[in-house]
Amino acid sequence: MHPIQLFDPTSCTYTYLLADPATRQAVIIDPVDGQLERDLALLEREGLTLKWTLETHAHADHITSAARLVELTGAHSGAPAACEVGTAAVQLRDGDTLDFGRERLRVLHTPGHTAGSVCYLWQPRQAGAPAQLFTGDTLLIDGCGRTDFQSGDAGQLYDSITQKLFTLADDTRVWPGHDYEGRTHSNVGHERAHNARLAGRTRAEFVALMLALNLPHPRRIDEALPANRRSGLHQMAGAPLAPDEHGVRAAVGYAGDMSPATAWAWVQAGRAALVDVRTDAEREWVGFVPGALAVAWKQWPGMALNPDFDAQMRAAGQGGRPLLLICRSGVRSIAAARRATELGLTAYNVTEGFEGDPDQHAQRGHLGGWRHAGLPWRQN
Ligand SMILES: N[C@@H](CCC(=O)N[C@@H](CS)C(=O)NCC(=O)O)C(=O)O
Ligand SMILES: [Fe+2]
Repeated sequence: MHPIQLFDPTSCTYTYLLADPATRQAVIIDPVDGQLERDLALLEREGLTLKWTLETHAHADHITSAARLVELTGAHSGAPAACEVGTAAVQLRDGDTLDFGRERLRVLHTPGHTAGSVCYLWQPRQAGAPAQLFTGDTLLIDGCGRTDFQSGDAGQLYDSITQKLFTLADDTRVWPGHDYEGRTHSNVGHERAHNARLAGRTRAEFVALMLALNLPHPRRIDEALPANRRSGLHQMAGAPLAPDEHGVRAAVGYAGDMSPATAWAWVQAGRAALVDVRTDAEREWVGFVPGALAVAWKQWPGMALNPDFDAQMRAAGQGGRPLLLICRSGVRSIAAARRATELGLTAYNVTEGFEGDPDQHAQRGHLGGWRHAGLPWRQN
């Protein structure tokens, strides 16, 4: 009953995948954006349905893939209530529990590294299995998270670690959010006795030590914090790049991004085919785009799979016809456009999709998406 530990070498971040063997429901903790494909492939290979994507705090050193995991797997996102991640579906508080299959995680609010930081405690159902503690940057192996930015507070960190974590059983396994020296895990008994920053130190001594650390700021903090407060939707944050004379904005991995209005103009002019990559159920529930080809994105575990995605896309893009991909909010269509590009097709992403990204609406003060842009659509 072990979590799967995954490593991002760029930021030295550990991501954890926990699964209930009986139901194959799973939880991911602190996923990293650059590792999205790896994590999706792992879910698929293990036959897991992602139930939750959870954050231990709003990270300063890397960007989460939570929003994309939600879009691609149907998982729910959870973030600590005090971390100001407005896009998370569930705002987590001390003592909250999260179920995945027959297993359960408990949220421990452990302020200090940031005011909102939490740890997740998993007591597996399997008889005799030790508790598993996912400490984020609260407690690291032979160390702890820094407290010099982002509402950090060394005194609070001392209290969180000594009163909430070091009171757990000695054999509670400690799974940190980072390790910069290649160590993988520890346990509570060992850290209580030997942790270089905490063992044998009073609160005042610990606070003095933390104040004197003088670490350089994480390189990506200015980019990472705002992105993580939106579950990683950084590509859409701020002012988008200006479109070229055809209404196309440059993108990485596919032909480009365009607004719903531009997509409609291209379709009217016979320049391209519109491909709706949502599922039938989503279309029936929310609405159809007349004339769009329906090719559901080959979604990942937990949602309808379309094993014919590649073949259907090839047929749609026959003869080099450009394809304009639309989904619900403009995230899944990016993954689909990347795949279509790999197949040798010319694929564009329709930004904000059929319904739009609610956070974009708030930023720009108007409703986005096909449905709100005055373009033709019908109920069914
Ligand atoms: N060098 C890293 C920054 C590493 C860092 O500051 N890590 C934070 C966690 S987000 C920390 O608390 N480190 C504890 C320590 O170095 O003692 C970067 O530029 O991203
Ligand atoms: Fe951190």
